Amino acid sequence: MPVQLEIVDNIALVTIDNPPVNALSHAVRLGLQNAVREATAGACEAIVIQCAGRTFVAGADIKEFGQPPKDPWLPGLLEEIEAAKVPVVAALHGTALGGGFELALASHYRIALEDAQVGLPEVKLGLLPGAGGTQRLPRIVGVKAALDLITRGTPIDAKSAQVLGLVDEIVTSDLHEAAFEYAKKLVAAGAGIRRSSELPAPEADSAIFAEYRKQLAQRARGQLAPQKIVDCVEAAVTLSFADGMETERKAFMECIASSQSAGLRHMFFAEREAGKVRGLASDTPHREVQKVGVIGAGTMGSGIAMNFANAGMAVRLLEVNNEALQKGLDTIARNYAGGVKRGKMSEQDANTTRERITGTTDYADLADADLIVEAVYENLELKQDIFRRLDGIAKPGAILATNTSYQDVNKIAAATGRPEDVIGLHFFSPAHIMKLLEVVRADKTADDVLATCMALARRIRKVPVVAGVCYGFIGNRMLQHYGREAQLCLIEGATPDAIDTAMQQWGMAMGPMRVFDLAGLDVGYKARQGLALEERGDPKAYRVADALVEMGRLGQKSGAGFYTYDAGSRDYTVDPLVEELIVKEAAALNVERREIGADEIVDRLIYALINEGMRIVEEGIAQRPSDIDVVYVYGYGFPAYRGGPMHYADTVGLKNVLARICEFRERLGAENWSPAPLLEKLVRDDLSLAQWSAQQG
Ligand code: T1G
Repeated sequence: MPVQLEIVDNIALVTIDNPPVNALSHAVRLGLQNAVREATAGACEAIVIQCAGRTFVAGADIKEFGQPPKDPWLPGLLEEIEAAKVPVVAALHGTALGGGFELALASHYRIALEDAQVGLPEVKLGLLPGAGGTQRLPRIVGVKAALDLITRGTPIDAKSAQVLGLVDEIVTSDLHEAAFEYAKKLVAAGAGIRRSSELPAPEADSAIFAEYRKQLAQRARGQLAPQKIVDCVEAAVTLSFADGMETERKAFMECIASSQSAGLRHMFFAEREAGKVRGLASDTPHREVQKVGVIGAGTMGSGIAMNFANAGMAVRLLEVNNEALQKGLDTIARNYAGGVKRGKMSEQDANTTRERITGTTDYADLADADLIVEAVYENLELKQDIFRRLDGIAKPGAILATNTSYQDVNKIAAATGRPEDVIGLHFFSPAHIMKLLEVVRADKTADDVLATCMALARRIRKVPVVAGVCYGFIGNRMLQHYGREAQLCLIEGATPDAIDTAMQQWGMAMGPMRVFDLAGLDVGYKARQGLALEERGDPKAYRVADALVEMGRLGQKSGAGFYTYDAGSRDYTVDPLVEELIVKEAAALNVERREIGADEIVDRLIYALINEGMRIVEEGIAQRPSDIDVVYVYGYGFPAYRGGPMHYADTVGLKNVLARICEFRERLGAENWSPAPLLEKLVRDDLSLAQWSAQQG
């Protein structure tokens, strides 16, 4: 039974025990209702609601969403608990979140362990607190604090909660014992029932809601739930509690039925699923990693070094000479100073963390490293030389990782006598900020090396996704097709700004032309110079970018690329000269330009991602479609509320995706638009990607 009732000295102890996070499943709600009814039917003088395990209730059971709701519904259950005639005390530890914190708010008093956290993170699932949180919270903390807490969804610690009046008592240990004593003290003091729903409606100038809606239109562009949260908090001010609850219920039902919530809930589980590696025993031993070597102190190497230092590990940063090394160490110092300036960490923490990174130009200093990450520029021969050298220096059992973006990790591993110790750890720039880590499993990578790196990813607060070896692994391989379509739309008739605006309004964090400028147009240019003409592919897909490079317009770093940039700023300006250049290059390639609408731009770029993603799944480069969604949301600014490219394909319907790709094939040619066989198969079998993926086990 997930809920137990015990009466001790006339205090009813209601204990929820539903691992792993005491989610409010139907069985828990039923058990809670029965326990509270039994307690209040008897002679108990107070009720304590507490949880076993590592945390107080962390929310409604997300796994139940989408199923027909079963009584007791949470809002009604919480109203019943709040209506109890004896004091109800909630004992909070771990993370009391969502419906769990709403349960605490419906209780009359709250006692917490000092390291407990409380919050209403529903907005991160495209939802809003649907069990009275939008009505009770503003009554306790006021409108502004409630809007901040609910629209951001970020938990706060017990001390901050106490300052806001959300927690009454804080203890350092023995929470259940303390809650029992606290309940007895309340009874002895004749403390009354304290119902937040009976507090007066909070007051607020209506202007705050308009201001918030305007802010959210920027901060949460295109998202439904944040706007609905403002409506509900406004209802807490303007309506009775009962009417406010009705407003909340309607808004909640709208959110939970939205594709945005489906996308965000998909991402919640996809991120956790990505950490599970098929065929890898869960008890695979991990190698000890305390000392890390990083080779290359450029932008990537410096960021990578910071990740490990931030996680408390000693880092040796190696460069070929002191000048390059010092440049890297200066970058790291600047990054930490920036973190202090933004209030992310204290000056002392920044210094302590930074001092974990020591520089060297001597490979011998890497001999005791448990993990060595190579992060030099993209040249296979250079990487192979480095690994050959490491083979003679690194201690037995050291993990040898390459940060390559697309080189063949098998060829790098083959340069050593220990290919089983070699793996790809592909960080994304800026490496100390981007959450995604592609963990590239080469043919001979040992299971314990893979298991160690998956756990290490979480230790350095990254989201790991396993990728097989191919050119560009998962993300960059798909990005090539996305970039190709962007460039073709450009030469065929669209402007850089039209393309970026279409993609940003659709939800991408940054349009492709701005991304190209940020990454540097010279990167692709140099790669192409190394290829024979016939190897470079369709010139329509790169001539404009190359012409810009030949004019010295390398992107942001040179102050101009597809756009012009004020020195040291990311603000961009449309440059008519670029449009003239595009027209000239189109004429030189005999391309007749035409009007290309936003819908075509979005479908060509996104369906190009989907089609290549299908091939990546088919080839086993990605373990499952949802892994690709994690790559794109965490590594490429794909809107989480659309659930990633593969979930989006299911949202649109694979039949519709295939039909649109076939239309592009007719109009734009089979070379770029041959449907992936898996896509055709799933449409034939009338299966969604999610259904097919579930069948794969
Ligand atoms: N429902 C179902 N399963 C959940 C869950 C939940 N709410 N939260 C976590 N899990 C599973 C998770 O899938 C994983 O499963 C395991 O628990 C450990 O999670 C009415 C409508 C609590 C901070 O949004 O933020 O209440 O992979 O790996 O890193 O207004 O889980 O092991 O099979 O994340 O220690 C609101 C979501 C819900 C909180 C713990 N609540 N959870 O983090 O472990 S909506 C949330 C978290 C709601 C009400 C509304 C985190 C955590 P598996 P984990 P963790």
